[in-house]
Amino acid sequence: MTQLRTKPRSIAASERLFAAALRVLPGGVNSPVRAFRSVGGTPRFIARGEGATLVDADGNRYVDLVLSWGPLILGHAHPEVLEAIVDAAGRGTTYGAPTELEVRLAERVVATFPAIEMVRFVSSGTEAAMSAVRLSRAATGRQAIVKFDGCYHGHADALLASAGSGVATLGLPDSPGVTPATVADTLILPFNDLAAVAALFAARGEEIAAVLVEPVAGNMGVVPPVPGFLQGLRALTRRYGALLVFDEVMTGWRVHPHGAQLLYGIEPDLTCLGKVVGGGLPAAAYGGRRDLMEQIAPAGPVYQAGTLSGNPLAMAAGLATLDVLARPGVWDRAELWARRVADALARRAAEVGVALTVQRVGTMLTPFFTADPVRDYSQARNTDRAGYNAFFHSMLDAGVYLPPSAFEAAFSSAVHGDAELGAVDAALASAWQR
Ligand code: KE4
Repeated sequence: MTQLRTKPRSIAASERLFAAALRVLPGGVNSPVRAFRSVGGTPRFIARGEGATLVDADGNRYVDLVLSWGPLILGHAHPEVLEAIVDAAGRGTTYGAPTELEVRLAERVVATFPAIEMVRFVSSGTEAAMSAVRLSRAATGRQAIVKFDGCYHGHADALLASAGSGVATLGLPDSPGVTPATVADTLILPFNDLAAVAALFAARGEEIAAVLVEPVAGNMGVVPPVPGFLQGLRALTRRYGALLVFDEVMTGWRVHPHGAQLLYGIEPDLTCLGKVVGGGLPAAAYGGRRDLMEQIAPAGPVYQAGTLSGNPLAMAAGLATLDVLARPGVWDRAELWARRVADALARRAAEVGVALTVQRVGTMLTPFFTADPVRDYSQARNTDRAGYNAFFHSMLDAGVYLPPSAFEAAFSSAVHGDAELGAVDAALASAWQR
C-alpha cells in the first residue's frame, strides 16, 4: 500500500477565519466548491497571489493549479494586467454607459473565435449560458434544451437539472427551489453518447431549441469529446433546425488559443465565454451568428441586461490579458507546462503502482484515480474519490494547491516554470513514497 506522507503546516489563521466566515457566509464561502466539502478539511484563506503561487493567511506558499478555476492563464497579479486595471480605475470604475474598451474587447473576441460575429458582455458564465438559452428558445420558437450529465453551465434554474434515472431524459431539479416546471424542458443525456442524442432527436427533434455542451467537459473533471461526437452534434442540430451552443466559459483560450471550436473544427451557432476573457475580473460573454445576436435587446426583442456588463476595469483586464497571451510562445508555455505536469503525474503514479489516468486538453487537466479512460460522468463518479481526496491533502501539505474536488479541472499558466514543476514533482515524491 503506498503511504501518503503529509507534513502538517500551521493553518491557524485559516481556521480562525473559517470559523468567522461560517457565522456570516453560507458554508463560510461565496461559492460552494471553495469550502473543501468534497475533500474535507479547512479551506485555505488566501492572502495574496504572486505569479504561479498562492500565499495563505498563515504565510504558507502553494504552487497554484486552480488559478481561480481558469481565468488566470497569465498567473496572479501579472504586471501588465495590473497596470491596465489601475489605469482604467483612475478614470472611474463603472459608468453604466458604453465605452471604447468594450468595443475593443468585443472586436478581439470576434477576431479570436471563428463562429462569433457579434457578442454581448455579461458578468458571469451563468449569465452567459442563461442568456444563450433564452436566445435559442426565442430564435427557434422551441422550448426544449439538451444538456449533458456532468456538464455545468452555471446556476440558472433551467440548467440546474440532473439526469432522470435510466433512459428517462427528462431533467429533474438538481437543487431545492428549482421547480419541476422549470426543468421540464431540460433534457439530459450522457456526455459522449451520440447514439442517445440521435435517438432523442429522432423522437423529439422538432421540439429542441438547442444543444448546450461543454465541448471539452471540465466540470466532471477533464473529459474530451470522443472522435465524431461534436461533429455529430453539429450534424444533428443542423438537420433538425436546433442550435448548437458551445459553452466555452472554461475551454475558451484554455484548450486552444481560439477555443474548442477551432481545435475541433466545429462552428457552433452560439458560444459562451468567461474566465480568461475578464483577465481575473468579473466578465463573461455570449456571442455567435449575427442573425441570432441581433435579436438581443435593444437591437431585437430578446431581453437581457446588466448594470456592470462590460465593466471598464474587467474590459481593461481582459484586453491586457489577451494582448500578452497573443504574443508568440506565451500560450505554448502554458500548454507545455500542463503537458509536463501531466507526464510527471503519470510517471510517478506508474512508479508506485497507483492507478491513475491523466486527461488533458491544452492547459487544463484532471488526474482521475482509475486505470481506465473517463468518457462520461458515470465513469467519473466511479473513480476512486477517496484516493483523490487523500492525494489532494498530501499535495496541499507539500505545497501544491490542486482543485478541492475530484470532479474539477486543474490549470496551468504561462508563468509556471521549472521551479514550479520541480515543486510538484517533489510533492508527488513525498506524497507517493512507499
Ligand atoms: P460562473 O457563473 O461561475 O462565472 O460560470 C459558470 C460556468 C459556466 N460554464 C462553465 C463551463 C463553467 O465551468 C462555469 C463555472 N465553472 C466553475 C468551476 N467548475 C466555477 C467555480 C465555482 O463554481 O466556484
